[in-house]
Amino acid sequence: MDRTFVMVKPDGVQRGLVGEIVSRFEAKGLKLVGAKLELLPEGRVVEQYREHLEKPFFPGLKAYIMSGPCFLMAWEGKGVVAVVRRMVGATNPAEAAPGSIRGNFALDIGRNVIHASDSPESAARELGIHFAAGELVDYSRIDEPVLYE
Ligand code: RTP
Ligand code: MG
Repeated sequence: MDRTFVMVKPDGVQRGLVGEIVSRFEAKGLKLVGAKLELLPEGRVVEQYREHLEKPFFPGLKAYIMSGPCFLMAWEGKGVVAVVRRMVGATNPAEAAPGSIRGNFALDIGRNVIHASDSPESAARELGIHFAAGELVDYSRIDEPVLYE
């Protein structure tokens, strides 16, 4: 089954949005297969955002992500990478659709509450950066037979 990497950023943790965000993915039918609260070391932030290393916003992005604990998650489900990106909304919360997480809970592109992998390849790479194999859990959930055709 497909998996993706999702992270509530420090502003989302500080604002008490972890439960709301977890609830949305659970209610959608996705399965939580890994989770932890962590202060990210610089090396993993750089790895996570390596495509942005040369961008002018990178120093501010790194300081933001390292400013407090993040809540890291692995979610599983059919087409989960694209489904979660749609639920998260556009990068700039001012343009994110109402109803999406960024659309409902954020205002500023530099404080946009949540990260989600943007492709299955990124998801595999990012899960590998942040989770050891033993931290991801294989199990059945009782609602699976009614969630899928
Ligand atoms: P993310 O990786 O955090 O899920 O966000 P994303 O895919 O929607 O956007 P991406 O282009 O990967 O940008 C990564 C994060 O960098 C910050 N950013 N700031 N000031 C700016 O112009 C700017 N552009 C991007 C945002 O926090 C964005 O989520
Ligand atoms: Mg991105």
